[in-house]
Amino acid sequence: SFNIYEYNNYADMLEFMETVARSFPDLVTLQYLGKSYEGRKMNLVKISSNPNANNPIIFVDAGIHGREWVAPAMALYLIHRLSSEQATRRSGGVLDGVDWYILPLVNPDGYEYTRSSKSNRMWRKTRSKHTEFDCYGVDGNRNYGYKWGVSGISHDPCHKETFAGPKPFSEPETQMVRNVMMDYNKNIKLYVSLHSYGQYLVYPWGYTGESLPKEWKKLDNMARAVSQAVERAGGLPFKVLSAGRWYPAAGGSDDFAFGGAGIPYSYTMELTDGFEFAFPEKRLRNTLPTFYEGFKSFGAQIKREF
Ligand code: 0X9
Ligand code: ZN
Repeated sequence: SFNIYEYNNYADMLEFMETVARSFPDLVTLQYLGKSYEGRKMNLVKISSNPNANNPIIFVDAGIHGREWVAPAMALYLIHRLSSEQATRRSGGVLDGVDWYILPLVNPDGYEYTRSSKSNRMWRKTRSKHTEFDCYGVDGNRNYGYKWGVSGISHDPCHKETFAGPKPFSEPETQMVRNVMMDYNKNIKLYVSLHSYGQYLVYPWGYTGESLPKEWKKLDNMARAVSQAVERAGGLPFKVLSAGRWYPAAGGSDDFAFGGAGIPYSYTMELTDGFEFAFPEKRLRNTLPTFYEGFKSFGAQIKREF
């Protein structure tokens, strides 16, 4: 059964989302987006204190990489805190004037696969099959259609890490994220994609380290304020730089959000440092609240600017 400070299975996550929507009906609604390759239901969680206000939207997704378990755990924790604090009016305004759209697990097939046995624990990709070979999966974060394929990718379907897919948006999971970005791109002002690990907060471009968007200073400043908020809460600071200066890799969701959908602030957040993909479950209770302070900072900054 579901515990917010544990690594839950996908069925329990879905049940949690439904419970939250039922508990706070005028605050939280679910939008059904479609099904993953293996047929798992995908729901977007929308949290808004005033759905008619045409507020700026913050769109957060997590778990495009199966083995990065702390990412969906954080997305669910964010849903938990935002909904309960607004309901009891202790939010300090995080929800007044900003709507949050959260997709807590982009790649449920890959995630469930990593839970199925110890030998599958390091699976990263989706679980689709595109060739007659016995090779599964696409790296969802190489599959987005902005500068697709130009760096940091493999065209070999059997490559376990960075196969970009037979074409951009070949995966139902990345199509659903794209559709959310395009359907609401007038209102989405900030996109954050949760990954692990390394405690990085990176912004476009990801496809190259040779150039930066002309707005890079604003992207950089917002990220530094978020990092400071996390540090003040007792967490580790984030390393802030462009994704491509960390290492170039094309077809990421952050580049598509920024360059393809025109979302003005876009980040990939690599949670935790020191345990690689095996961040201990026992540490979630102390660590997730520090990241939440970073999201409160994101919310306050978006509210101030838009
Ligand atoms: O390589 C990735 O997809 C991300 N790191 S991870 O270790 N979680 O796989 C970083 C992506 C940064 N953004 C782009 N390169 N566009
Ligand atoms: Zn990742």
